Amino acid sequence: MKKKHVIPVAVLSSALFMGTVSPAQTLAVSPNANTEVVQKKVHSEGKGKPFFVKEMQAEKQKSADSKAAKEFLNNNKAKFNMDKPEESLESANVTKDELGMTHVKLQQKKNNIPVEGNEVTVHYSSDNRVQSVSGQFNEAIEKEGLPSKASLSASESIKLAKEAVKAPDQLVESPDSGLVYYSFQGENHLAYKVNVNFLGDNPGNWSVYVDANSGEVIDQYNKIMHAQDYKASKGSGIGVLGDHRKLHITHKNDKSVQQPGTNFYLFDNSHEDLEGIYTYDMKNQWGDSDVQFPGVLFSSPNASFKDSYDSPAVDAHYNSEQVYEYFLEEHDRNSIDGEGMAIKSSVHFGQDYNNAFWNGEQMTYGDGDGEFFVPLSAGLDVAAHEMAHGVTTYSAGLKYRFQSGALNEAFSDIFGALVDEEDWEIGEDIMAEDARESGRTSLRSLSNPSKYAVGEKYTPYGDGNGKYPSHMDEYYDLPINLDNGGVHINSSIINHAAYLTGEQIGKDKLGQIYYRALTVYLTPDSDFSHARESLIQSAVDLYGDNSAEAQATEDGLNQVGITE
Ligand SMILES: [Ca+2]
Ligand SMILES: [Ca+2]
Ligand SMILES: [Zn+2]
Repeated sequence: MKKKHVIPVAVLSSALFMGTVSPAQTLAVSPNANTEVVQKKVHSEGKGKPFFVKEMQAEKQKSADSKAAKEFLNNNKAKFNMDKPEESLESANVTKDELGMTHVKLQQKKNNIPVEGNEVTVHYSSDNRVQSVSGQFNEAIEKEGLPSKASLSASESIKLAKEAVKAPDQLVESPDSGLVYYSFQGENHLAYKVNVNFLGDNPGNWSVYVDANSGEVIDQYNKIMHAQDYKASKGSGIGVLGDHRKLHITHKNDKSVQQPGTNFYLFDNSHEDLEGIYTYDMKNQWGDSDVQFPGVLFSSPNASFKDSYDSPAVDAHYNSEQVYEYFLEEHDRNSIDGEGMAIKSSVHFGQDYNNAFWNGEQMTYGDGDGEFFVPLSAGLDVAAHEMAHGVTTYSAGLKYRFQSGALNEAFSDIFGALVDEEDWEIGEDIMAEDARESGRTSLRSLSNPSKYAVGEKYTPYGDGNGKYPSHMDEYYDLPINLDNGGVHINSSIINHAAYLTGEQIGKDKLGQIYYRALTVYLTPDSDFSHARESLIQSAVDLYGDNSAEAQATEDGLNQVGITE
C-alpha cells in the first residue's frame, strides 16, 4: 500500500473577516515553535477597513492629480470618515493606465510618519471625473494624540526583532527599520517596522513591529510564500522531464576559478530594459553554511547544460523567461516590479526539499524528495505562481494571512494556470511517481479543488468534509498558526471562481481582468468581498457595464458564494 501523502495546508470557515493582523510563521517546518507567540495575540478588528466607493463625478476636472484628489476627498470628507484629508494624505504615486484612467494613490501620514497599510486611491475616468475611491484610512489614528518621537533607537529595535524571530547571525541583508504608526488589536502604536530576512532550513522574511517607546514586540509575520510544505523523506527520484530547451545564457573568460578559461552561465542579458534573468546553484545547502544565498551563478565549461544535475537549473531558467514574456506581452509589465528588476532563481536549495518559495526578492526551488515531488522548477505553473507572488508584492501588497493571504495565494495559482495555459491544475508536472500512483496528480486544481484532501489537522475547521473548498459554504475558519489562517486552502474558492469565469470568456480576458484588479484596485488588507468589487469593476473598466465579461466575472464569484 502506498504511503498517504498529506498536505499541510490550513482551513477555516465563518464569516468574512478582513484586515486581520496577527503574527505567524508560514513555514510548517516546526509548526509548534510559533504556537506560543500566536496565542498571546488574539486579533480584534482594528479601525481602517478596505473600502471601495463608486462615484461618478458630474463635472470634469481640469486635472487628475494629487491636489485635485485631496480636494475631492476634502469636499466629501464626512462620507470617507476623514477629518483633514489634505493634511493626512500625501501623494504616493500617480499612474495612468492603458484605458486612459488615472489612479492617484495617497499614503496616510501623521507627523510625517506613514500609517502602515493605509492608503487611499482616487480613480479618475479618462475624462478626469472621479470614478471611484478605494483603499483604507485609519480615522482613529488621524484624530488620536500619538507620540511622534521614539525613545527606542532603530538599532535597539532591530535587536529586539531579531530575538523575536530567532534569527541566525547570518542574514540575507542587513535588517532595515523605520518608524510607522501601526494599528493592532484596536490599539495604535508608534512602532518600528523591522524587516529580518534569513535562510536556513527554516527561512524567514519577517516583518516585526516593535513599539518605539515600550520596546514591546506588537506583531510579527513571515512573508515567505511557500508553494506548500511537505516533510522530506528518502525515495527514488525521476529527475526533471527531459525536454530539450533553448536557453539564453552568457559566457565569460574567467581567470579566478579552478580551471581558468571560458565559462558559460545561466545569466540571460538578452532582454532590453530587463536587468537580467539569473539562475543560481545552492549546491544542496540551506544557505546558512558555506554556500550563502542566492548561491553561485550556475555555470558550465561549455554551452550545453545537459547533466542531470543541471536539469532543475535549465527548467528554472527557461520557465523564468516564459513567465517574464507572459507579463510583458499580456500585461505590458516589465518584470516583477514593472521596472525591469532582475529575475533571480536558486535551485538545489537544501536537501530533498519539497517546496518552492518567493522570499520577497527571488524564487527558490528544492529538489523534491523524489517521492512526492521531482525538482519543483520543472513546473511552468510553479514558476508562474512564485513570480506572481513577486508581482503581488510590488502591486496590491496583499498581506500573507487570512483572506488577504488567500487572495495572494489565489492570484499566484491563477497566474500559474494562465501562463501554463493548457490546463487548470497546479503542479501536474512536478508530482513524482509515488504521488501520482496514490492519486495525487497535481498539487491543486482550479477546476475541481475539492478532489483533494486538505490534511487531517485542518479538517475540524471546515465543514467536516476535509476537502479543499470550492464554495464559501465550505470555507475553513483557521487560526493564524495553521497555514497563516488558510492561505493555501481558502484560496481555492477564489481559484474556482476564476476557473468558472475563464470557462465563459477564455483565459486571455480572464487574465486582463484579474491583472487589473491586482494592480489597480486591491490593497494590502483586501478581503474576498473587496476582491469581488475590484474584479467586477476591472471587468467593467475593460469591457463595459453589462458586458458579457463583467457578467461572467460576477457569475463566477456568485457561483462560489461570494455574492457581496
Ligand atoms: Ca501543464
Ligand atoms: Ca498546470
Ligand atoms: Zn504561494
